[in-house]
Amino acid sequence: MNNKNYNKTKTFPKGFLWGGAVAANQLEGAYMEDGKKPSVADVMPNGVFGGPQYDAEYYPTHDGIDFYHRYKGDIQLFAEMGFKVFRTSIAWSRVFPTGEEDQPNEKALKYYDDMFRELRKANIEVMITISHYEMPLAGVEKYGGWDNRKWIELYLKFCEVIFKRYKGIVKYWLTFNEIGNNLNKPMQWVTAGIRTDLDHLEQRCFQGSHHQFVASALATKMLKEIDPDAKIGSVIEYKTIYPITCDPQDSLVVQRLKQLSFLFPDVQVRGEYPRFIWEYFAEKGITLEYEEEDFDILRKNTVDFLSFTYYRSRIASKDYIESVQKDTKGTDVERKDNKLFRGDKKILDLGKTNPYLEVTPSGWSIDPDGLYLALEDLYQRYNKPLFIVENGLGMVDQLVDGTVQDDYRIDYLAKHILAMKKAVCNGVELLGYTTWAPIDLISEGTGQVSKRYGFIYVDRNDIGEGTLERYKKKSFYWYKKVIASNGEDL
Ligand code: BGP
Repeated sequence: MNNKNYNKTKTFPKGFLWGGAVAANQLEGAYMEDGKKPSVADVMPNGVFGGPQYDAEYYPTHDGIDFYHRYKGDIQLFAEMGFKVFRTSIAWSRVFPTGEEDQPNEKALKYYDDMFRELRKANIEVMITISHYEMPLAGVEKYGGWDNRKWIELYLKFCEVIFKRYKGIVKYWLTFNEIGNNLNKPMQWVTAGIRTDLDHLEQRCFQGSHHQFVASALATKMLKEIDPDAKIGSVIEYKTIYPITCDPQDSLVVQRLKQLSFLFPDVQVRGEYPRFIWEYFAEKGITLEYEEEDFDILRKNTVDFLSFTYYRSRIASKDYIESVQKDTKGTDVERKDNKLFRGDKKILDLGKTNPYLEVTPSGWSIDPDGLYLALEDLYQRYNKPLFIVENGLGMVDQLVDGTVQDDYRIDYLAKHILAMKKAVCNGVELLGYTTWAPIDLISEGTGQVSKRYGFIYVDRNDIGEGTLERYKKKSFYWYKKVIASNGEDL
């Protein structure tokens, strides 16, 4: 009998990586400073999200929470909580402002040198997402999005610069954030620079994903040559999916949705496209353009670990698929009768949600068991170490007497950590957990700061007012305790 994976201690392993995750475009601000040029996150073309997204006077990613100038103080706060790891991204449009320069922007690299030095001084490991919803806009205007193969070359040029510069400093690399979101309208713009108002969207999405797969595999190969001690993974968004009834037809729909979401880790972990996809492409009239060597590249350069983001689960049936639409950006979105409106136009029905689960004010289900199932399903399917690179609760917080009593956040996180513990005790290899986000920042989905996730409150409102001062919430002290006890004291 082989009891190798049996976890006798019933605790998180020694060296478990507790920390937090952010993305450059959602917190750095300074969007045109020191040579940076706009990225896709800094504009939303009309039509992509069904209309202008932000008040023209105030565009939140442009200022972020001014992390670019305040990172030293913020890193001190992360260190005070005892972080072992910090996940952020390197803004591509800082290092190669249009994507096409021959030489990288030295000022941008200086900023990352200094920021990483602060992290290392505080004994915090650096985890970098190479591309987190932030392609250089000028490049996208010239070449279109990732459906153009040109981006493989531009991406690898970026990778070579940062792999060489941060050899021995960045220990964990993630090639793309939530790579599978290319398929979710209207995420194509931020994930892959693909406009959703153009024809043949599905064809473009799969073509874009193929190029990202090849780019990711070639980046993996390059990293192994430049810094063999570093580890590399990619990020998928994972939502556990339940059939609404036990009608087999509902399970068939769920099965198809799962197959499509597993496509991404299948290619990146197993090194090949799952067979069903060729039939799916044929049914949909999708023709993938590729070069012969692509499949060999994918097979030979798989990721070291599989990381995923988890916030909620979803439900589906033969008549209904719970929406993953994110066309809810903007300060002009209002919630009435469990529906989201922009003016008189209904943009999202939050009505059909899982009746067994609590739902946040943004309509996201709260489902720690779904996280347990995710860990089990992914580990059983891939047998690779896992990393939860995002999980958290976005709420409107009230700052009273210099703090926030965010017991709801503590409750959410504690339940998810317990679910992780259950999976870990069951033998799932989990390397770490970075909550989204340790400090309030700009929400990707709403474009607002008022959907707050942090342990640290930032004095900023949705129209850009506030001192940007930082305040510790109740959850700040709680997470510190969690880390100090390696997940025992919840
Ligand atoms: C993930 C993204 C993050 C982040 C998070 C929370 O999908 O990787 O960038 O924003 O979701 O979502 P939101 O900001 O929409 O609340």
